[in-house]
Amino acid sequence: RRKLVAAVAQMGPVARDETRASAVARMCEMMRDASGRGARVVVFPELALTTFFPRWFLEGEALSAWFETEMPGPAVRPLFELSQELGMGFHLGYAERTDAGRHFNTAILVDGGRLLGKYRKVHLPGHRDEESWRPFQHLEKRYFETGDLGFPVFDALGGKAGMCICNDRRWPETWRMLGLQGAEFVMLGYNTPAHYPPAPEHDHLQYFHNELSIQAGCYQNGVWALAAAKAGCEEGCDLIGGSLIVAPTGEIMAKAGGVEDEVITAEIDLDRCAEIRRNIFDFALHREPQTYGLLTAL
Ligand code: CDT
Repeated sequence: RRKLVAAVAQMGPVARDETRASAVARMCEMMRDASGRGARVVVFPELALTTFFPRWFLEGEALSAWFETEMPGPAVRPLFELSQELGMGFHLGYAERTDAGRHFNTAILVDGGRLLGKYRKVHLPGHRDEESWRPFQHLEKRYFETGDLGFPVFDALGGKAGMCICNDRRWPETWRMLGLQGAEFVMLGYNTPAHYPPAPEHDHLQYFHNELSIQAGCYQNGVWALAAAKAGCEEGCDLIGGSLIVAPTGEIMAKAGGVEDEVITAEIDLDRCAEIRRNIFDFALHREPQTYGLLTAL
C-alpha cells in the first residue's frame, strides 16, 4: 500500500518585527523534528514567513516589504537546502509579487529542495477598503489578486497532491475541483482570527467551522487533508490553532493542542481514498453534472 508519515507544523505567532530568517529557523527546527519522527512531508501555514499583514491598512514600501520577489530568496533558502538534505517535502504559504508586479497569496510544494508545484489563493476573504469600525482589518481583497492557476493537482510523494489556502477550505467547490482531478491529499495553511467582526456571534464556532469544513471536504471527496494553523496572539489579534490531519473518511487522525509551534504527525495511506471513491462517492457512477449548471453560472 502507498503509506507515508505526514506532518503538519503549526506555528505560533510571528511578530511584526520578526525577520524572515527567524521564522525560517523555526520552520527548519520543526522540519527536523518531523523528519526525526519519520515524516516524508511537512505542511507550514499560510503567509508563514511573516506576520498576517492584511490586518493593517498599508501603502507603498510599508506594504511591498511583506512580499517575496523571488522564491527562494536568501532568507528562505535554508528551508530548501534542509528539504534536500533530509529528503523531505514541504508546503509553504507566502505573499508573492511577480516580475510583472502582480500580487498573490501563494503556496508552493517543494520536495528534495525542488519546486514541484504552485497554487494561488482563489477565495480571498475580507474587504477592499479600510473599515475603521473594525478592531483589525482583513484587507486580502485589496492586497491580492484572485489566483490565476485554478486548482492544480501534482504528482508528488507517490500520489496526487492538491493545495488550497485558508478561506478556500470553507468552499465545497475547492475540494470538488481537487477531488475531480483525483487529488489524494490536500495541503493547506490558515490564519483564522478567533474574532470575526461582521458576525461576532459566530466567534465561539471558529474551531468548529474549521473542522466542519475540512472534515466535510475530505469525506465528500475521499481525500486526506493536512491543515496547518498560524496560531496564538499575533500583534494583539488572536488566531485559532487546531491544526489537523484528516482521513478520507472525515475522521481526525491528529490535532494540535495549543497555539504555539507544534508538530503533529499521522501515517497516511493514500490507498484509503478508494474506500470513499469506489463506494458512496463513486463520481463516475453517481454524480449528475447535467443538473449542476447553476454552479458555474456567473
Ligand atoms: N486568511 C484567511 O483566509 N482567513 C479567513 C478569515 C475569515 S474571513 C475575514 C478564514 O476563512 O479563515
